[in-house]
Amino acid sequence: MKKTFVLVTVLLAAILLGNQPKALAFTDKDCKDFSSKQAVMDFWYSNGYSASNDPHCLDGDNDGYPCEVTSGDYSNFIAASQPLAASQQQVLVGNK
Ligand SMILES: [Ca+2]
Ligand SMILES: [Ca+2]
Repeated sequence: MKKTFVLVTVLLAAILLGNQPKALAFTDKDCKDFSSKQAVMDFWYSNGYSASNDPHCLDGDNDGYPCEVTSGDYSNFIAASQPLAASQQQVLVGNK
């Protein structure tokens, strides 16, 4: 009985602690925080941001691309990211 209570308390604490930093950890990013277009595209892409999902307000003109990134820059970035993912899959298949 006591063990169960401790477990529930620990779980509750973990849930509370786990949720709080998430809200506090949000630090607004600006274009000047990124050293390169590559860095901002990495950040934008890995977080799944878009014109309608732009919590950092990086896409001032709302065209779906952050900062000074153009549609050409972004498609180059995506093209460069895809073969990497494909080759990583090949490695996984090859190891089987
Ligand atoms: Ca911002
Ligand atoms: Ca834009």
